[in-house]
Amino acid sequence: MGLFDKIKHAFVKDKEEEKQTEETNQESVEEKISEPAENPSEETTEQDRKVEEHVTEDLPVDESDERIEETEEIEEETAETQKKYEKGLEKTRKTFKDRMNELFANFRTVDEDFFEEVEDTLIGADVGFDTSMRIADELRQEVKIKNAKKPAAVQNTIIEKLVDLYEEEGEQEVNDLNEQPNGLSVFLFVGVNGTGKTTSIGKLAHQYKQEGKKVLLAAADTFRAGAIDQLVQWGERADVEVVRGNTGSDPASVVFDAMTKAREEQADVLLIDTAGRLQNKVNLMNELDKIKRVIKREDPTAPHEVLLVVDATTGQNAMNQAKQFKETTDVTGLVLTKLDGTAKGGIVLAIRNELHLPVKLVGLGEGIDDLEVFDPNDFVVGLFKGLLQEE
Ligand SMILES: Nc1nc2c(ncn2[C@@H]2O[C@H](COP(=O)(O)OP(=O)(O)OP(=O)(O)O)[C@@H](O)[C@H]2O)c(=O)[nH]1
Ligand SMILES: [Mg+2]
Repeated sequence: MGLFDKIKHAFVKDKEEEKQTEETNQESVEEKISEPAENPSEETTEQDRKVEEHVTEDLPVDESDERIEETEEIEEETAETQKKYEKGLEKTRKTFKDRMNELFANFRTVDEDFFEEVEDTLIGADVGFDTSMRIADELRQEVKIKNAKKPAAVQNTIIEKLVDLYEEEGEQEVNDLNEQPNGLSVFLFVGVNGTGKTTSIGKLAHQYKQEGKKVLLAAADTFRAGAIDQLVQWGERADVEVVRGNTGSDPASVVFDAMTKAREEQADVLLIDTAGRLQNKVNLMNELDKIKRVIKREDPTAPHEVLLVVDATTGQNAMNQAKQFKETTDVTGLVLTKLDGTAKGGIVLAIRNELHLPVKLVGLGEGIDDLEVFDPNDFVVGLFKGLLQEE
């Protein structure tokens, strides 16, 4: 099933459920009262309920108690992750919806003015300039072919085009982290100041530690005063060891020490923090090269990921940083931070369509648990499902 069909399917199902809920509202209220309250949270929303229903739906009916318990755990976890995503994407979704509503509020006829408004709307939704132009062009063709004139049909076609393009551009994309199951995985974190490198390392270290892995951190940001302490604090929080030098010392030598220690102690994961380097500062780029050379000398297959950390709230700026880093160093993936509370989540589409860099992790808050492995399709389904219209 194509991605757009999935979204449509989810949309139709939601509508059916809505109708059903209306019909059996009274009934279900009575049932709820007699059920033991498993999740007494007052925040349980309609959406949570749907997520839970969705998860249980695929399961065979005759399961043993043990399996059911297990499923319930997974169910809770999935619902929890989904909730975080839903919440993180709230503003982006709302912005998309508002912009679409605005576009169609002034809608009279599908003429050239309208297509230009579509372009502006999409650019404003941070999906990227090229993407916006391409979608508007395809829409022009499609409207001609289908002779679509009704706003609902045109809106659905815009979503369909966006999703199709996103799916097409992501065909070769690998969103999983390149973990080495039988040896050390070395991940190098790069990016400009304040994007969230140190925080993301702390969160990821915590996750691996929870999985029972031996994790080491390398404080190779020796440039900024306080940077080492900040990583050490994260090390304490995640309960993992930090290899460090002094402020001003050669970051490559810290990395060398860390590689040696990781080998001696048979660590599973080494996460390397680097200075918030400005991409136009040649000396800092050289420093990064030197770090890579040191890593390669110890393990020619490493680093297994060079993760560029970008701040989603900066929109187009994040795109520009990614473009420049990609030109000067072999970035393997992105960590998109601060997706919580930003309306610029549309940037995920721009990143895929225009940069061809896979987003591997997303930051959804400042807490230690607020980092998620990125599922690009869930993201897009979550973003667009609510925008489809009944034709
Ligand atoms: N809301 C939110 N805040 C985040 C997220 N990730 C990081 N931050 C915050 O962003 C700020 C900067 O994070 P750092 O991890 O210090 O960034 P950095 O890239 O290491 O910065 P430098 O070391 O200066 O280069 C901190 O206040 C973090 O708490 C996120 O996903 N969501
Ligand atoms: Mg830092």
